[in-house]
Amino acid sequence: MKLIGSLTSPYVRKVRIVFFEKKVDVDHVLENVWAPDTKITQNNPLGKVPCLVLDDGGVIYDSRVIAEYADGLSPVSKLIPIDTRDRASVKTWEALSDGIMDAGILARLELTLRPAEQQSPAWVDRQMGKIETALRQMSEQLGESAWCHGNQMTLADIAVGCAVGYLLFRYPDVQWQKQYPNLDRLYQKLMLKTSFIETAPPAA
Ligand code: GSF
Repeated sequence: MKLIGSLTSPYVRKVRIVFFEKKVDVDHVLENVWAPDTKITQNNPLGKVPCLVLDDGGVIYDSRVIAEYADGLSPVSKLIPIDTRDRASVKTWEALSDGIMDAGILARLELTLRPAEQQSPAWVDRQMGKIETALRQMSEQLGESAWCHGNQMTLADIAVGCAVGYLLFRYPDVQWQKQYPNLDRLYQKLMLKTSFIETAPPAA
């Protein structure tokens, strides 16, 4: 099984952490999807990573599908609950976290890939506004709890950790740690885990 990805993508990081926590081995194959000679569409017609290529030749994307697949591969550390309501809560935390990544990446693409005269500050503000409201929601929902859902780490915590970690990596000016100490407490706890340490993005 090989996971096509990059070291900077927060979605790739999320699924690498899931594989790590599940103790399932997967080969990580680096791919720069922005390079003109990228071969990513041979596996994912959408041209995106993460993309998981199975030993039988089957292909699985996107990160939410890969995370769910990985969680089912071993009984070790269940990361997505079985109960429908609990499952939906954890997946909603994941959607909220992915939404922060989506908004951050859209704003960054606007600012890095488009010529300055074509950039839309209103579009960037719209995306940054989503990040602000999502962080507020995360902090309110987490409250004083040790974990996002239930009394152990789930995919919800992994996704949140990757989203705020991405902000530290790409948007160090977003002051979420001061504004939301409870999110920072969760992040610091996650950052003690080998899975988070080993998947930290390279220095920006
Ligand atoms: C998003 C993947 C994605 O946008 C998922 O897997 O959860 N909903 C998908 N990946 C980016 C890499 S990154 O910026 O994290 C990607 O591959 N972008 C290439 C493109 O052409 O959009």
